[in-house]
Amino acid sequence: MELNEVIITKAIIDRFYAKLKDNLETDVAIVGGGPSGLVAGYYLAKAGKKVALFERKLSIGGGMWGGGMMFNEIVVQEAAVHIFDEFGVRYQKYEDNYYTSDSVETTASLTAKAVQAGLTIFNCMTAEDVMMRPDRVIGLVLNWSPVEMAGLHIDPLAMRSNFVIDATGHDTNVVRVVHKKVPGKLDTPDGKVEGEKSMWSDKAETLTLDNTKEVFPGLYVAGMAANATFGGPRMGPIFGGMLLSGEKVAKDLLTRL
Ligand code: 48F
Repeated sequence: MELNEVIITKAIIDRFYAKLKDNLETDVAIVGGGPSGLVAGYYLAKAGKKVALFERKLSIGGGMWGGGMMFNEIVVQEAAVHIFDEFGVRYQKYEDNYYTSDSVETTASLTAKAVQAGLTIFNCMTAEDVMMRPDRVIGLVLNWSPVEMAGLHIDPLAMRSNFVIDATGHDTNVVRVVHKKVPGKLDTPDGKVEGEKSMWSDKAETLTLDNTKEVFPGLYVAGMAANATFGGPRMGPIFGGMLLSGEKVAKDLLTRL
């Protein structure tokens, strides 16, 4: 049978709009498709929750593709190796407590397994704002990233969610938006985004887990956004804390959903 371009076009449009409409109300909305967001999405979806992830860029994976300084290998500590096992990522022991994996395999595996577990990912979409009623985050305000990049004056659309996770990495974009709307009201030492401190891998990896929590009613932070929000140091090119943070935020949210 001859392939018909109009049917191909209709198939894309119909399937995409069904997916989008189906995700306008979710249990959890995750902003950012780096390691922490992907792992959180996987565990939540695996537990049967409705969860959508919005990623500003075309590619999912955040800062994981490039390993350290484009040497595309990932290092994790022993405490996070069970997450590699869960996702079927192959790894090698380097020496006591240090394990390595190929960053491309790791990123691709986290993405594929999360989607297959039921996470819906929307790429090229930016969470430019949150919805609040009035003292709780209840959803996201979304636009196409190319609209933002081109500076076009086009209104966004919105989705509602019981909980939002800011997994936007160093930028901690969702928390910053909330702080702009209600200055001083974040559940941090000074009520504001404390800002990330300089590199200290050991301290940062532990603090990432302590800092993975609700920072404002309805809004959790995970991954590097957790440390940036609460004033923890950056950890540099070790990814165990990111994976464990995703696992932790999913566990915590499952007790509330
Ligand atoms: O930065 P990123 O990988 O976040 P992460 O899960 O992991 C951090 C590590 O990669 C590394 C590190 C540990 O070694 O420090 O940096 O904390 O991924 C964050 C993603 O969020 C997207 C951004 O494009 C990136 O892919 N993002 C940021 N702001 C928005 C967003 C937004 N407003 N809307 C949608 N996506």
